[in-house]
Amino acid sequence: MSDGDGEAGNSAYGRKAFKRSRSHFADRITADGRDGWPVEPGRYRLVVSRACPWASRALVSRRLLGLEEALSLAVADPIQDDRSWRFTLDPDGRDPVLGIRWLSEAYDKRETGYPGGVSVPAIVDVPSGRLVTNDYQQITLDLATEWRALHRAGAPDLYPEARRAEIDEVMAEVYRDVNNGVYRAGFATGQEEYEAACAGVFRRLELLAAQLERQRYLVGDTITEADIRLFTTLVRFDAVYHGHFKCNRWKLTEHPVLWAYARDLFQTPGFGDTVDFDHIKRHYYQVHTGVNPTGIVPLGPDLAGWLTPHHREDLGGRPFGDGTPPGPVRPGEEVPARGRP
Ligand SMILES: N[C@@H](CCC(=O)N[C@@H](CS)C(=O)NCC(=O)O)C(=O)O
Repeated sequence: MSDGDGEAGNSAYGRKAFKRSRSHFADRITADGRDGWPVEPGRYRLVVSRACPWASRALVSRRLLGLEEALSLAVADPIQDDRSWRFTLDPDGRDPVLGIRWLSEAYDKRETGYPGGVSVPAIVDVPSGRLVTNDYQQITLDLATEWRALHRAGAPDLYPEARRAEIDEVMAEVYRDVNNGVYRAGFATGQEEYEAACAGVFRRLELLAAQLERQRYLVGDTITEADIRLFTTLVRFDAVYHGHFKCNRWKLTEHPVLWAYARDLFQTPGFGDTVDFDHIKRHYYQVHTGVNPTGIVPLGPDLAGWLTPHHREDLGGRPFGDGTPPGPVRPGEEVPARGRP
């Protein structure tokens, strides 16, 4: 799955050229439990930051598939400290289920003295408190396929077998040029490196737009994993990638096709209701001090446009295929008003 660039540890924010390395903990939670981690309702806890695009994929998948009951959720503070992701949004600064203050405690339980970065998304085994996986490329694919027995009635097939080759191909291009491309532009420390990454972002987005002008979703006529992965970058585009990461050839709101596509998904239950623009902006602008030394968080952009009509229904498509949209957000998991349009 990975093309060789994977993990964004703290070093990613330093002076060296930006390089992702692979996720370290790549055990899989599967229906047959072959890695020792069988799918079981209530056994695992998904730890995310709503700021993080990689973790946000899992937030969307979990909602679309109706896994909220089976896989509980911990939301970390968008601002890490020197011990990384922490649960300061919870009473007493402790995750109420795992009883820990920092996600690193679950990493330590899994591997003493683990030298790598602590990253989200992470799935933790609740009974033992041990980290199971931080493999963000695999987590959502497994939610879509291995967790099927626990999906809600009417859950969509986000990774349909017949279209996997096509979905994989689109996701690889989107990952390289867009999902990770914005990071390569934003953390570039040389002009040429920045220009190549930034040009790559917009080249790929234009290619995708040419396709999305004619069809409602990236692959077939229903929402798939490929749409989730493009959405999590697009939804951050004007808020952080355009300014902070200097991907500023145009704003998403200036691109009729992609802006309508992103709004369509945002307004689909399970997408926009997971997005916290306050967490997104504070994380990027305050944590990446190499890029933004003052830590000042901009007031804009105006978010009201996210809720305006998109008219993408005119292209046809069946968002959930033979399934249905998910119900309302679980009580206690709503995004606070300050993070919403
Ligand atoms: N590094 C992760 C990918 C996800 C990722 O990069 N997450 C970021 C947040 S967007 C993270 O947690 N970085 C570690 C840090 O900022 O301390 C992995 O390889 O599994």
